[in-house]
Amino acid sequence: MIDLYYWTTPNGHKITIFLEESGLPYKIIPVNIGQGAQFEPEFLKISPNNKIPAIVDHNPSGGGEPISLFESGAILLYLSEKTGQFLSKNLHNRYHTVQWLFWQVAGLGPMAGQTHHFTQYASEKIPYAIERYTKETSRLYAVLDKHLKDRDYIADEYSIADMACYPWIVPYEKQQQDLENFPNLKKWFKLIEARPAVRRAYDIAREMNPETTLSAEAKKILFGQGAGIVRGN
Ligand SMILES: N[C@@H](CCC(=O)N[C@@H](CS)C(=O)NCC(=O)O)C(=O)O
Repeated sequence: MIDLYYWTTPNGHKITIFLEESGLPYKIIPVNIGQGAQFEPEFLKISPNNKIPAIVDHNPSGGGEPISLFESGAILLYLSEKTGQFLSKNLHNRYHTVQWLFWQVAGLGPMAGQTHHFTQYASEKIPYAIERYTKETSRLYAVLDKHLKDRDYIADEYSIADMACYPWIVPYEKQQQDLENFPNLKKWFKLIEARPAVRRAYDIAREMNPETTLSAEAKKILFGQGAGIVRGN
């Protein structure tokens, strides 16, 4: 059994998508990051960066002690190695997937996240920040759109790269993007959206947390964290 420490955000959806696709047994442990549950000492032992997602696998392959992991990219790699699914055994195809996985965790996620922050949440509207992140997000959309010309999936087959990217395209309107400007990306988006496991992952999220906006209390908890929150002073 896998314990999934989860909240209803793009980085969380990546892992529910994988688990729903693979059929691995798992249990969700909700970590309501809008209420500060990410700072609970028990969670910090698993995820010292105070962020979801994280997992504990109580039955690692080959036996031994339970293994705990944070960072969505590391978790996707681990789960694909465990199940032998969604990451090719062929060297070229495998690294084709891995490079796009890293592209998402290091580029699309952080940049689209900043766009979201400065357009939706920042208490002050800062035109320079809005323009910088919106443009960079549109550049990244164009990179993926170009890559998806003449191919159905990001790698040769449906893989953890698609699972990582899809949840970050779902909020495209909040990221100030229009999918009509990215036709290959739009086609891919519809293909992934139609997958029953992807639909189940989003149903789970809606059931757990129907809220689509952040309360003032949640914004206070999530934004403006500094070293003090880590050091407890
Ligand atoms: N690089 C991390 C990012 C994880 C992340 O940003 N998680 C957010 C939700 S999407 C979170 O838990 N935020 C809580 C906080 O910052 O206190 C990953 O890919 O797992």
